[in-house]
Amino acid sequence: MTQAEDAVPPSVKSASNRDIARVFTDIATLLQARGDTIFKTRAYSRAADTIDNLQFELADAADDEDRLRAIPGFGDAIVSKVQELVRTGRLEFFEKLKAEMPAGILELTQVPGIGPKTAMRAAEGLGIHSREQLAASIESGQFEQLPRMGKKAAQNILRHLNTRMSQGERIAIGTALPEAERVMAALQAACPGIRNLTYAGSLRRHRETIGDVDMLCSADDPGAVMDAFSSLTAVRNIMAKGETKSMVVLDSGLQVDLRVVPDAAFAATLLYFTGSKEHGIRLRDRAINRGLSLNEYGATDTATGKTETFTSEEQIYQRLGLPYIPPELREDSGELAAAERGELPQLITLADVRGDLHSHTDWTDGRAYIEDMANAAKDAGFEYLAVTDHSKSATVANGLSVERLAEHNEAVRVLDNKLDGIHLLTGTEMDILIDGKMDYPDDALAELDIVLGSIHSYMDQDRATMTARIITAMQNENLDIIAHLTTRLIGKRAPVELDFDAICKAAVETGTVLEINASTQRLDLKDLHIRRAMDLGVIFSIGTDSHRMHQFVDARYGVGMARRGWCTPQRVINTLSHADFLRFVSTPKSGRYAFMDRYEHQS
Ligand code: DGT
Ligand code: CA
Ligand code: CA
Ligand code: ZN
Repeated sequence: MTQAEDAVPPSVKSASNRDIARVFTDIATLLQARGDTIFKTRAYSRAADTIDNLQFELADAADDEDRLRAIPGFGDAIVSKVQELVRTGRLEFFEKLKAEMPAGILELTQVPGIGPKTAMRAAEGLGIHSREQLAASIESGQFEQLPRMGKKAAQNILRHLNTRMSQGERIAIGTALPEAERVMAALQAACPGIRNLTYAGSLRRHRETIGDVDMLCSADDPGAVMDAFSSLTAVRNIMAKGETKSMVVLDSGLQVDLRVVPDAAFAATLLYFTGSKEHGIRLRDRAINRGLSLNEYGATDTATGKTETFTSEEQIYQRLGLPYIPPELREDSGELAAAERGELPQLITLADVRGDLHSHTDWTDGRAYIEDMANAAKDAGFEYLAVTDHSKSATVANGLSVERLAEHNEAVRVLDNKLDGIHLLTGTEMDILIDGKMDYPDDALAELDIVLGSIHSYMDQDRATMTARIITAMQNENLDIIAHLTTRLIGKRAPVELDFDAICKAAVETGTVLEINASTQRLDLKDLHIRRAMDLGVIFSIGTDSHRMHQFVDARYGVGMARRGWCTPQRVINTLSHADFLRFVSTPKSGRYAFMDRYEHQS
């Protein structure tokens, strides 16, 4: 047996609930790979799940055995392991287990399509211990020879691997944006004299993944800002520290640059570092044609050598004869030409989104009561919320039988009557079956205010089959919205293969809405899809897919994607008021695109 480095750290650094849950999940995986009974492995995976949802930190309760034992599923074995993890930061049992297993099992099981047994066979039989070796083995045709594998399954695994590798070290925006906000809050608190503190770069443009975060501010004492920045508690490494510019790496691995500039240079520097590089190059070409040289202080007249400064990005665009171009459009994909013609879209904003049309509760795989989710949605600023728990075929998500769906509807209606300040809609996120059929009978679907249809199974169908499956589903009068169309998970699971234009055309023909799923791991549709679908006349919904109360704020990521896709509020159905939304869903599908079209021309 070999023992090499895994991608997973050998021990937890500080035992947070998340760390402990992760160790238990890994134990379950390793035991399964070893061939232990499901009875034994399940105790660990259940404990991990329970810990993930605890309302308190285990580290605070480690000395209180009674409290630990009161947690469901916590017997002697789990309690003592939790205590050891909290007290020492590592777990002897886990270290021994890893040492006796082939290397790479935990890394390999992160790849969709590779279970613990397959990982074990790959490691022992083929000497595969890493993603790179796995990819090479698939490419050589060796991997598909494994029992119960085959060429098609192997090729699908390769697609997922490539998705992961093409992301490289880039960090998902759902991780980077909250981190950047915490850094800014901590820096502002440590250094109250800071002015104009903001982030620029790909984060300000709302790209789905972020290479590094580029921050910018102005201040009278740059040295003090540099000191405060490099002393933040979240900082792991200081890569560079200068008089007006520093670069650090946070505990999470995110790299953050900070520049301090004089107030007069702020707008021009912000424009420069917001990018994209290609957009910046176009702007500078345009400036040159006007006898100006754009730089980080402002614009220098090439004839006189005099530099004018600006107080806002708007002023700079104006000086170049253009209207303001929002950061999300600055990708050199036609925005300058559109600006020139006065045809920039009026982009949707977070404030335009009045309802959330995708959420889950503890009736299926969500983590909170309907009432708590409803109040959380209200607190997040929504006027209405569709409660769309899973349908019966989604067995891993505890999908509702037809009978339970009826009870669910009743519970939603009762709460809708009881609660003030938020309207509830009955709904489902229904599995689209293998052949495009519905997972509930039509009469059950007709009862609901809103029906989302999702691909959750048979994601490896070929392009023609998958496209036909989704179009068949869209032809059902009761299916209102296709949720997270491509099923991709950012950096983890490749999108399904489908003919996107054909889907868009069918959406328009059948009156079906396409969701912009705002969940941080999905962002599906993504920007390029939205832009294409805008051109093809599609209408959209934005759904947070919240499973927990704090996830409603994720709507902003969906809005970011929508803006990058040049999307206007008039094309998004949940910008409608609650009353108009009810009118929309009570309109037959064949009239819904016309309904939104009227709305577009009214506003
Ligand atoms: P990232 O970090 O890979 O997610 O993407 P960005 O866009 O944040 O790129 P980054 O961090 O390399 O640089 C930040 C911005 O600085 C970039 O969007 C535009 C500007 N910039 C960087 N290098 C150049 C350059 O060589 N020419 C021009 N015109 N602008 C640049
Ligand atoms: Ca950057
Ligand atoms: Ca940078
Ligand atoms: Zn789903």
